[in-house]
Amino acid sequence: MRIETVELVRVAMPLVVPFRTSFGVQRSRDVLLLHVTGEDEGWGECTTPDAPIYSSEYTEGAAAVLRDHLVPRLFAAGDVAATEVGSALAPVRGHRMAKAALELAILDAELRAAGRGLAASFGAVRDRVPAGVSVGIPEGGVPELLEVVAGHLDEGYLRVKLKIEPGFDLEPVAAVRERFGESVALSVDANTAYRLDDAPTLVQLDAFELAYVEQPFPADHLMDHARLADVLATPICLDESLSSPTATADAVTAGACEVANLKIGRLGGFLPAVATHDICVERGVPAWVGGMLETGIGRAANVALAALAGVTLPGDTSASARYWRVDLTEPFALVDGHLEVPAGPGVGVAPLEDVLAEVETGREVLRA
Ligand code: SMG
Ligand code: MG
Repeated sequence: MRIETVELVRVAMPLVVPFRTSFGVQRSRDVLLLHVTGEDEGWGECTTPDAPIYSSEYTEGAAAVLRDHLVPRLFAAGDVAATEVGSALAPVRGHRMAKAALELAILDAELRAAGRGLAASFGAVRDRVPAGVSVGIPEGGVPELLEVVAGHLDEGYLRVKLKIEPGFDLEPVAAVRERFGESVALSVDANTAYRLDDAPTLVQLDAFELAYVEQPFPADHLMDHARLADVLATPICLDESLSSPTATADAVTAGACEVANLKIGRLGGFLPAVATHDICVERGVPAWVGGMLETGIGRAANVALAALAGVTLPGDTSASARYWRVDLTEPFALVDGHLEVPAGPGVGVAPLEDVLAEVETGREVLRA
């Protein structure tokens, strides 16, 4: 498809509740959306946070690299299919979330022009996906955590992931298990907050029958994850470390990754995320789809990915109401613990005009 314009659209979205992880607290998102026009139009969402705290990427950096490097390369490439976006942008190193947003917008436009849906185009095997919820570290400690988890279980979430950090780990996990019992699917996510020295603490998590422990060590501490896997019965899930399909295959080979968190932005696009999914299937690694507090645009793509056969665990693809008072698109609702996979053309959703008008804070138009 020949792209005529790429718009960098900025949107202010306050979260309904602050989200605290081991690396900081997030109260709102300054979302960068990409809107491409050509034969058809398409939308993509950049999953960068405001600050480079989850990885080196952040929203202002993504906007700069899109404006100065990625979009000019795309325009120079002329007619590009979504499957060619990756190679057109490959000379620019890194910036995977920015690349993913651009690829997603083009994929959306291309599929809309063809009248085809994203999930179906990539071989989706289900029309609804089981939803989990990621619970931040609450200011009110364990008592507040128990209330929040109780609320989410009442809503019907099928898996609860607790954020942990040194000093907030064994006690909250034990309290949640004790209060809600063995049957609740439970996991923890450390967002890189531990070091191999902490293994004696981490092995005590084995008492709680967790589905997995997510990313205990920094992204590049691959062999330490493998060393931990030798002493931890609970499977290790990697998130931050899995920056590409190749990195994922290598992490599996190293014995560092027993469960995989698939994220479209972190992996550099929907197509690399599908390739990573395929590796997980080949290698027998259970996979699930993570989240970056997306609006409905990014969520639609996450849910389409979660509809693939190799995604065998509930993900962080929660309903719109867990994040936003008003979502940017038709909201995703939790029905029997599941989200419906959008079936319309492209990603199947688009920003609602009136909502966008209300929350848009800026728009930069780039022309071919
Ligand atoms: O989208 O519900 C969501 C958030 C899920 O916990 C979540 N994401 O490490 O998996 C993760 C974190 C990263 C959030 S950084 C903004
Ligand atoms: Mg994570």
